[in-house]
Amino acid sequence: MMQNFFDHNSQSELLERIFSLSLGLLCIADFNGQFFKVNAAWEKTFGYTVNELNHKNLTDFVHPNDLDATIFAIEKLVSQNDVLNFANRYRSQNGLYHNIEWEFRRYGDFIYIAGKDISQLKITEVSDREFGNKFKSEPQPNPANANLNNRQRVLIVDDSLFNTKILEQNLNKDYDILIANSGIRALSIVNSSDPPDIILLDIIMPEMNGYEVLKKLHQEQRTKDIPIIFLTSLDQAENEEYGLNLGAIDYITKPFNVAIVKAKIKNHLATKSYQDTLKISTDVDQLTNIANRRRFDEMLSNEIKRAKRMNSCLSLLMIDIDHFKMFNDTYGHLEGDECLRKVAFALKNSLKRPADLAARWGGEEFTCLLPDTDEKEAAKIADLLRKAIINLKIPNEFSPVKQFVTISVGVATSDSANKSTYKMLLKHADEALYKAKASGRNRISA
Ligand code: GH3
Ligand code: MG
Repeated sequence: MMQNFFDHNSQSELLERIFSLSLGLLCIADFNGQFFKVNAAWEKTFGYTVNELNHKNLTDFVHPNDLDATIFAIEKLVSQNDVLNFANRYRSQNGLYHNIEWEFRRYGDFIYIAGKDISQLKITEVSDREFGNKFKSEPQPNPANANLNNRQRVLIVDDSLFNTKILEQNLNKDYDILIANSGIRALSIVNSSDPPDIILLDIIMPEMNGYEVLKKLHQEQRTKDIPIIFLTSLDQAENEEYGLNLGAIDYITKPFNVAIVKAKIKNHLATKSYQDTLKISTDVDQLTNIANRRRFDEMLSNEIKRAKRMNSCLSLLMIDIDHFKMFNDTYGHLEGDECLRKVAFALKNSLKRPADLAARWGGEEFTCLLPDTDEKEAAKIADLLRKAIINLKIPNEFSPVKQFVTISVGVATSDSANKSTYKMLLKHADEALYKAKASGRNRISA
């Protein structure tokens, strides 16, 4: 059947039919952007007749501010990609601009183009219903994103190539730029070990919209304070109100003025920097520079709630340096302080997952919070920490246990069936630590 159909229809006839059927914008152009063929939707959308577009170039109608990025997109398609999706503003015959989403495909010597007018897109079209359950498995953190300098980091989330390119070009002198072309990719970057300082977030994106991305980020303790600026073509007041009520720090509509975007980012990052400094002084232990008891308490109650919500395990280690009084008596308090710093540093560095937390509980006691970790895994980590401290080889020559500084560790785990409270977990960890001490020190106990 199929064979017969093709036999009786030449390829050009078939093309004519497809072109006349389509509701969306279709076009074939050469690699220079010269129109070769357009369908009737061009007249319907922009008011140009097929004849008017003869001998014209695809780029003749692009908004001047989007032209560079459009030409860049075409060049990229011709030189590297087979398919490219992007958006720009396109001028109609009455002089008004439409926001168009394009898909460009390269076949042979031509570019096959499909376009969709998204100027009228309303909030309802990107509702939660549409995107709600798409995000199931969170991508693993990417250590390659670790920040190696002190520059603040800006994450640009937009599926439109021209937006990301323009923003990147204008911001990369002052900041480190990360780019995500989807909401899911953005979450993966933010969940890396070193999250960005600010996020510029588009709203209309495939698979997961910007509102949904913001909600996910605000649910997590680690990411809830990252300032988010919506940068979107949704220019209705109700969209802006909705975005700001969700917790975005600012709302900028496209087309945007680059200088204003830069100024806003600068101001928001200055505030972020100040808040980070304040946070460090309230959350960090002055002697050891790791999290303090206040921070630990806050994280523990958050993680208990999260474990219940997600039905996951949560482990807690209570750690105490063995015979530390002896250490102070032998080497003096200043050496004692130095020892506490080294132990704290080693504990913190031995924890590998971004969500793990090492904190100084007080005196020579430390604690580690291990989300999504069962009792067996927690015991393994506890033993790894114990070995890490011995490997520091800090002399404690009169210690009855070993000639080096050692620790004892108590392990407590709350599993999903056992709905532990804050107090129960701490009590269990304390009792386990006592057992480890009583059975000879330099060991772990659960
Ligand atoms: P155990 O193995 O039973 O834990 O014995 P220990 O000697 O470590 O325990 P003890 O509670 O008897 O002594 C703890 C010591 O830790 C006493 C205290 O002076 C010292 N310490 C607590 N905080 C600090 C600190 O900030 N700096 C210094 N240098 N020492 C501290
Ligand atoms: Mg001790």
